[in-house]
Amino acid sequence: MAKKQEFRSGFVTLIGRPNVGKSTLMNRMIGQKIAITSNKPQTTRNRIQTVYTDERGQIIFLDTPGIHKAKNKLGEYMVSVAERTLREVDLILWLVEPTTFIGAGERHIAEQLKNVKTPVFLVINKIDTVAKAEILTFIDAYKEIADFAEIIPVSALKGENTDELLESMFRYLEAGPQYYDEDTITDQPERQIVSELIREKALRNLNDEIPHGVAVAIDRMKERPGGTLIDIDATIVCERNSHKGIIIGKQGSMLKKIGTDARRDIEALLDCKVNLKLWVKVKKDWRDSDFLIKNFGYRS
Ligand code: GDP
Ligand code: K
Ligand code: MG
Repeated sequence: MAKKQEFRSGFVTLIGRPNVGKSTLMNRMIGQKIAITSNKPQTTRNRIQTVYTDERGQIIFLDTPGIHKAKNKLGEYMVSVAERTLREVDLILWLVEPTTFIGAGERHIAEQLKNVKTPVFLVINKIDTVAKAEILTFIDAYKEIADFAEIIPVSALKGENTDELLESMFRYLEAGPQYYDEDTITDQPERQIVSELIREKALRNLNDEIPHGVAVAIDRMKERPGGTLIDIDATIVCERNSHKGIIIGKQGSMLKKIGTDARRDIEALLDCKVNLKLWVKVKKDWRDSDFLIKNFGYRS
């Protein structure tokens, strides 16, 4: 009779340039929307942990902010979190775009990986956007700049080849404990996810220069007696008066759109009707204030 497979576990981090689909892949793996996604860089500010468990074992995913050059205190914070993570984990998934173009960002990551012993998977994402025959050329281009334990093309969005990726990850993880019970899917408090969902809708609806300066604070989150409705009051914080006007929009139309989009996702997350009220406040230069960064929940 075959020996029963040992339970495996470990920590896996996703790295790669902004917008390659790290958060999308993580959500796909755990089958729930926890990390917000958008087509804007620096969507992910915090280190988010999610947990995948099945009979093979348990994988704890760390969705790190990107490895890039810091421009302000928030940027410095994000870079330091990302670099420390590489050494601490059991496996690194490096996500790349399906292209033979290798830029300064990729070379920077390749340099960093030379100094860590953790095995690295090259995950070529978004293969739904290219012809299958092209994939080999991307693989060849990346083999030139780093050594990979495995090279796996996937589509995080469509779920193509993601089961195979999971299977390969379990092969690299060692026998280990179950860190979280099998129902746990994230370490993020509900309030944090709610605030991130609102920030996602702001990122998606607003034009390019504003979103970077946007943070969301949850002022109140309270269930009504009987558990039929949750009231949520939240404030979108921005850096300039002119931004405030844009976020509110003509007769409140933009804020209303952000609120409607966010409410839909929050209701799905909490599995309950939600009454969401949004406010907008200006706090100049919050991204350069240690105090405000901590206050918004970005901490290690
Ligand atoms: P991150 O910055 O690396 O976390 O990237 P996100 O997960 O936020 O994704 C950035 C954008 O790429 C979003 O608009 C996603 O919908 C899109 N995206 C992610 N994965 C795929 C994929 O496999 N195929 C396609 N076509 N788009 C994807
Ligand atoms: K993004
Ligand atoms: Mg992300």
